[in-house]
Amino acid sequence: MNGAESLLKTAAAAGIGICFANPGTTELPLVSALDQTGKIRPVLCLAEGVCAGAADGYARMSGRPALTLLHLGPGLANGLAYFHNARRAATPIVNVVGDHASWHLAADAPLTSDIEALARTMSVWVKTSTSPDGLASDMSQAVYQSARGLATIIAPADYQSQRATRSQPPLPPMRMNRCSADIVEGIARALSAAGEKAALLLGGQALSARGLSAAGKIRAATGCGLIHETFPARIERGADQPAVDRLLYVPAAARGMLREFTLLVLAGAREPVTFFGYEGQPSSLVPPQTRLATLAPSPQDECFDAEEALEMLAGEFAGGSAGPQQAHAVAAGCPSGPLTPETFAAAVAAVQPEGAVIVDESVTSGFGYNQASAASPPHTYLVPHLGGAIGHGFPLATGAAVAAPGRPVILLEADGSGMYTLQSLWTQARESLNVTSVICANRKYRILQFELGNDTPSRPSSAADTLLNIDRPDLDWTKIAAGLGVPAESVTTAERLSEALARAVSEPGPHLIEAIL
Ligand SMILES: Cc1ncc(C[n+]2csc(CCOP(=O)(O)OP(=O)(O)O)c2C)c(N)n1
Repeated sequence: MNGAESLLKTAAAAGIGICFANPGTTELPLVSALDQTGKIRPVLCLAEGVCAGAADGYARMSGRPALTLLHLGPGLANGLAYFHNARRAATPIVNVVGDHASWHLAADAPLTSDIEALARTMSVWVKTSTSPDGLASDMSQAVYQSARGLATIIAPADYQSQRATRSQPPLPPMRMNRCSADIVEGIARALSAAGEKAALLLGGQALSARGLSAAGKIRAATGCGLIHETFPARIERGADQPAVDRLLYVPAAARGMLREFTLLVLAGAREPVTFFGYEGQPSSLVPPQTRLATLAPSPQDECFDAEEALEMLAGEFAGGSAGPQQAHAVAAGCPSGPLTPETFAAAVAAVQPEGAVIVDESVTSGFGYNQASAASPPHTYLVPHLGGAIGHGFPLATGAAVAAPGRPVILLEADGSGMYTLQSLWTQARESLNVTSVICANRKYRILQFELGNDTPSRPSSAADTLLNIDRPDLDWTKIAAGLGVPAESVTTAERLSEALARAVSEPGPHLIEAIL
């Protein structure tokens, strides 16, 4: 057994079953070792951003870390934008980056760089292995550390090839911190006193079916509001889940929502702040008169059992009179007419089947989707760009489909964002993944036009016209998809979108629908 085999055996023993890879010369011993160990499925991604985003999607759906295998500093650098989003989602990922043979580093050969420095920007834990046996012990430590986010092992090529004596058994899982009974009792009293003037702000694991069920009980007992983070990593939604309002993205609108409350209880969420700094406005979205209380911190800050904390809080009200659950809006039927952001959202919400996994990187075209789909059949909803790095949608949907092969994955993808990681379509075709990508082709960077305060057509040839429109030439999504092995069609009306989406999700394998808005 060599170092590469001992690393992979250790990973497999710890429950890792998949590796999203883009290897080079320094990772070839690991490539061969994948065959020797035979327990980890290799998936080729044609760009490292796809590896990073797919690993994120896989772990969000399976709850288990995936491996990424990347080529030295440049390969890692290509993946960092989506590791950044994964870090904001606190997703468990074990990232293996090959490096030159340890004795070759002094030569400063062309591919040499400070891989540790690059890795540290997005990782909760980084280690350069120092011996063949070190690869296995570093892997067991990396799996353990990945409970907090991205754990990176830098694997020198010589140690991968040299003889190793052993693989390592898995370490016990990281212990989660737990909420104290005193804090729960204090928050329960404050919620009872504030009634409808209180709200829970939910994020992380608080948005699981278990967390939401407890939150629903707390609302029924106290009348408090339920709000979730603007960009949830994963939330269970639809007709059988408690209705939870989304904290709106636009600062004035978010402040308007929170102004109603004198008490905001954080459960798996941080104090909300504006996405950008606006001169003369505070960073916090919480009005000065609103008191904050933390039931469970965000997973970005602590490995904490938010589900248990919510259940403990719900238990404080057990036996009290449970008021009526807040009703969902009634599901609307299929819309008709030209595609607009409104008819687009309504068409998707009307057609999406029970059990769908919705990956939403629709940016401005999907602003209405959340409300339109509140009463759709039960579904899982993932926002890719928790850290604001766009282009994560295609890879996230790819990884989600690998993790949940029996569920239809529907990706709502804005055209500008989609152009960053098109290579994902090829992986979807090669792996026959059930992903339907609906492209919101508005041929603009529309959100940036909003931010510029200028949603009307800009002066021809101005910098705003040049940099915030993505026409001239128009992207031809059907040809792009066909070239990457994915069948595609283009639609301009809500009726055609509904038909095309219904057909695509009922057929196996990937599809793409260009929705021209
Ligand atoms: C990695 C990365 N690069 C650039 C940006 C800046 N940016 C934010 S939104 C945006 C354009 C989004 O356009 P599109 O995806 O077409 O959605 P639309 O606004 O048209 O709905 C850009 C370029 C970013 N957020 N992340």
